[in-house]
Order: sequence, then C-alpha cells, then structure tokens
Amino acid sequence: MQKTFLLLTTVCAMFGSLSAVAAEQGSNRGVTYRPDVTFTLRTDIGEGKLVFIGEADAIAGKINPDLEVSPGAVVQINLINGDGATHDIAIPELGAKSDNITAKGAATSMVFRATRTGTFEYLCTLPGHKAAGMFGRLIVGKLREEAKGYVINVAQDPRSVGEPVGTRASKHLTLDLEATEIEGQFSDKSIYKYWTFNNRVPGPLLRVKVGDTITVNLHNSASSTNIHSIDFHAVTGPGGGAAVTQAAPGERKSFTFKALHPGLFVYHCATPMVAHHIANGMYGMILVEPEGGLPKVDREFYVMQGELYTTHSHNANARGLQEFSLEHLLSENPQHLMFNGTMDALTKMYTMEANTGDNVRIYFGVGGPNLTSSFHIIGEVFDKVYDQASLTSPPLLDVQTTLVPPGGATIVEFKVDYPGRYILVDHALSRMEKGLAGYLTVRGEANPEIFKP
Ligand SMILES: [Cu+2]
Repeated sequence: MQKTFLLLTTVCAMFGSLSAVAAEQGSNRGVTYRPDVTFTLRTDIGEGKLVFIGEADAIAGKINPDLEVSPGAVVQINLINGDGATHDIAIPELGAKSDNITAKGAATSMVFRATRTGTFEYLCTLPGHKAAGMFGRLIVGKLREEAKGYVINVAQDPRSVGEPVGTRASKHLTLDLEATEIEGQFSDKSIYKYWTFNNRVPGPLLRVKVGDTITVNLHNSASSTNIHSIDFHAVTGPGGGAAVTQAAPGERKSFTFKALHPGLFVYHCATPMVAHHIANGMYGMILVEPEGGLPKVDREFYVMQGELYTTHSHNANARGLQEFSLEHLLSENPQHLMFNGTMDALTKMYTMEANTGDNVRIYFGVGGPNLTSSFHIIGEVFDKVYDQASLTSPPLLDVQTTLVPPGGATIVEFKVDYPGRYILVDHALSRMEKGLAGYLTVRGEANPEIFKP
C-alpha cells in the first residue's frame, strides 16, 4: 500500500514537472514523457550527519554520489524520505527544485533538462541541512566527453573548392543551404556548440558565374533552437537576402538574385545578435567567376579565418564543452582563433599539399566577426594578390602580407618553388598562440639556387 502511494506521488510529480519542461522549451526540443536518465536518492543519517544515499544502480549505497549526465539530457531525480524529518532536493543553478517531504517513506521528484555543461550542486534547501552534509554534485558533460567517437567534425576541407565554371554561358542555378546547431569537435579534447551552414565551418564554397541567376533555398533545421538567415555580400538587394530569409526552426525561405559582380564574397547569418551567429560558425564564401572563368591553376584551396569567444582562456588541453562568452564577444577578445572552424583543421585534420612548380591559388576570407587578418604564408611571397578579392582590378604583384577585413576576402596566387612546410598565419602572431595556423606541404626537388641550407 505504502509502495503504491510512493509510486503514485513520484509519477504525479514527474508528470507535472515534465509538462513544465515541455512548455518552457517549445515542442521542437523533442521532450518526451520519459526522462533520459533517472536517479533515486534516499535521505538518511549516516556517519552522524544528514546525507543523500544512492538507492539503486551505479550509485547504490554511495553517500552524496556524483550524478553524471550528458548535456541536454532530461534528468529525473527521485527523493525518498528515509528518516522522517522534512527534506527537499534542489539544484539552484539549474532552477530545479522538488517539493518538501516529511513522512518517512514519502517521496518526491524533480525533472529538468541539463541545459548547461559543468558541475552543479544538488542540496537540501532546508535551513542547516546542507551544512549538516546534504549536498553533492551533478556533472553535466563528462559522459559525452568520454564518448569521443560520437562528436561531429565540423571543420571544412580546404580542398572543397567546387567546380570551375569554365567557358559556359550564364544560367539559372539553385543553391540549398541548411542552418544547423550541432556539437562539434573543437580541439582534441573539447567540443563546442557550433551554428553552421551545412554542418561545416566555414559553410561550403559556392561557385557561380557572373550573369547567373541564383535561387537560394535556406532550410533552418527543425532541431535548431534559434532563427537563422543568410546575407550574401554578392547579392544586390535588401539585406543581401537577410530581409527575406529569417527562418524559424523547421522553416524554409527562398529568394532569387542575379550575380552582377565578379569576385569572392562572404556570406553569413544575419539574425540578431549577428556577431554571435557569425562567431558560432555561420559564415562562408561565394565565388562569382568572371566571363570565361578564372585562369587554370594546379591547386586551389578554400580557407577562412574565424574567432571563438569562450568562458575559458585558450588552452590546448581544454577539456569538455567550451561555452560561449558574451562578455568576451563584446570586448572583441577571442579566446581562440582558427582556420576552417577548429583548432587543428589545417594542421592535423586536413592536408594542403602541392608539388614544386605548382601554381597555387587560395580563396581566403575572414568570417570574424571582429578581427582584421594580416594574411601571410611563412617562407612564401604571393606572386599575385587580388586585393579585396576584386577580379576586375589588376592584381598586386610580389606581396608579403595582405590585409583582409572581417566580411572581406582576398585571392592569392603563388608558385611553390622549394619543398618544405609553409605555415599560413595571420601575422598578428599572438593569434597563432590562440590556435591560428595552417600547413601547406610542398614536395619535390630542392633547388639550391633558390635556397641552400
Ligand atoms: Cu544564425
């Protein structure tokens, strides 16, 4: 009889709290009537103190056990009164709290979504009970971090440069883009909740020809929690398309434009707070080739510089989920800078390779959102720089370092004459200490007339 009552109160409390969670998060968060994880604790007097004791499974018999959950999980904590004094359980930092229970054997529960990663205190809020020993830790994120294979790679492959337009006539094209919010691998041991176009940072290099008519279809994934949009710097029209593409989660928005100007142009999300959407990864580029196409080269690469603003300072060994910091974004002080979305994208994950004698072209842009790049390749000189990515102005010749503003781009070309590893940097070199580097490996015969060790 007592057992049935206990079960009923638990189920009622669970049902009520879950409805509240569902209402708060909106139906698109996929909250179900079953929690992802359940813990049961019993209050007791142990070792002369007041404590919570794990009731079942891995925490059975443990005093004030660590409760480990994955980020985003719906968590249910049941509490059984084991001593006949009044108690409750709460996690104030996550806004979760149960009812009071007084009778021995009475039970209650609380249900909440672990929306933030980190370590949070659970405790009994009755006066003096925490001091008497009723507190422990809820750890959000540890499990996910250990399940490494699960994490998504968001880094963009610099070799993904699309198909040259060649000599074709202008035509009507359709470009499909999806806005997503995904946890991606940021460094060896850490992850970040990226916002992306097509699950990559930067988004795809889109390749069209001047005079083309282009229909853009933007789909905001149903699993998103934010509105997203797209502003193409190549578009002549309201907001570069942003005025007509503000898409709620699950929505699709389209527009059609004519590419009037050749050049290499940035695109990005333009939904408030725009700087936040860009920092989280919502940028890419569209190349509008001139009539007849660009001259053929041996190797082309796609590289974009970005910034990440997190609560923790740069640390190559940072573990777990890195969280966004508004304060650091507004002070324009990124903790991390990276080429192609992640710490090791162009040093470990992808290789940029060429052979001596090759002509190399790099489509380089700055997603930012804030810092101007002094783009440079250590040990190389750019033969040509299409300054500001203008393809109708004559290129600059023989350039060491070129400025690229946020929301801007450049095209550089150079012949690789000597084998070795050449490092792409922003010559504001403090930024290399925060992760900004990429390797171009050149293979072939060493010519002692050019360089002699
Ligand atoms: Cu967005």
